[in-house]
Amino acid sequence: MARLEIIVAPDPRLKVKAKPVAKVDARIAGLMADMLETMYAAPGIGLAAPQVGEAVRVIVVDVAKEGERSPIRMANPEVVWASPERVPYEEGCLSLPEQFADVTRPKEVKVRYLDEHNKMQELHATELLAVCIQHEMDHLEGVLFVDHLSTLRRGMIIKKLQKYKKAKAAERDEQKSA
Ligand code: K1U
Ligand code: ZN
Repeated sequence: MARLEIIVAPDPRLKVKAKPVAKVDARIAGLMADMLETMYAAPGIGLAAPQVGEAVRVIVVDVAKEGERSPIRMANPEVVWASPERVPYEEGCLSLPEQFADVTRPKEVKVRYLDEHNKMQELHATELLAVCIQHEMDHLEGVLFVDHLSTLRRGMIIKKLQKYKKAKAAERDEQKSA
């Protein structure tokens, strides 16, 4: 297993529509394992393959309480039912460090996907799991949570992230020359 680098916005790799996987083979199962390791280390409750530079339709999520683990690995996830009731939730994103905003989405979703053994599964997700799966599935379409906000709010967050990336790059340059 390996820890992968998480891409920070703005970055064109986060705006690409990811391709379906033909089959969950050893390479895709390995990617799922690396993504889980990366997600736990971050720490986060979800991660999508485009966030680690892989434009394939793979996501991992784990919303278990602290000290417990309940990983879910999904390839080619599809929402087959969404509740008409929609609820707001304050979302974060590992690709948008230190940024949070309310996003309104269906309260519950039924998702069909291939698991790590290439078996078709269906999951009825509620509460935080439903929020997280929908957020991760957005990444597969090149959509970030800020794309659900007003142009003004999105612009403010992107500006902050440009500053954040500049500061991080300067830190790295300083460490290199020390
Ligand atoms: O970057 C991502 O897609 C992961 C993101 C998932 C998410 C969080 C909240 C609402 C919707 C989707 C995160 O994991 S951000 C970090 C986070 O939420 C968290 C970190 C540590 C403990 C608990 C939560
Ligand atoms: Zn995200």
